[in-house]
Amino acid sequence: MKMFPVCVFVCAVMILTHAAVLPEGRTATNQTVKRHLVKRSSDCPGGWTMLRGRCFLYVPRRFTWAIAERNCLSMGANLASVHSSTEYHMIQHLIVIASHDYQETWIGGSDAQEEKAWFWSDGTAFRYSNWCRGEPNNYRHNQQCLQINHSGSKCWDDVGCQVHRPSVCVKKM
Ligand SMILES: [Ca+2]
Ligand SMILES: [Ca+2]
Repeated sequence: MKMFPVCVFVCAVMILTHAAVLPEGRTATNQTVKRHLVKRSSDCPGGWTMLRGRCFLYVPRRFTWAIAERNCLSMGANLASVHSSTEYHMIQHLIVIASHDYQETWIGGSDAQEEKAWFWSDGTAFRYSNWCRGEPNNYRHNQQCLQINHSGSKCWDDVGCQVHRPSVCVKKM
């Protein structure tokens, strides 16, 4: 008989819960869908843009490659990795919207550890590339960092890491 008060309490809660939910079933479902949509569109922090499930930020302030990477890290991000021409064009679009120009801009590619061994600073595989003709040329044996929007073709170039450039950060949702 000790269970009786517990059952009364649990049953009362269940009845009350049903009473609250069932008459508004349709509305509750609609609200759930709305909440879901709102959440999806705000998965990136304010000012960041979602492209194919990752959040990107154009940073107009000019830094060396290493300081640009550290700036991204301070926001829980890395300099951007790029994995397809579609992604590259979306990033270029992001830069044009923000700066009204095709700025030469840092992304996360580097061959600083070993010449011609290119890595993305976010640890993803370096498969896609969009090098300009004749690049990467490691000019004067001193070009280890990847800038985009180079030359008339707005393609990729290796350049000295001490150059100051705007940058694009990326982070997963
Ligand atoms: Ca190099
Ligand atoms: Ca070069």
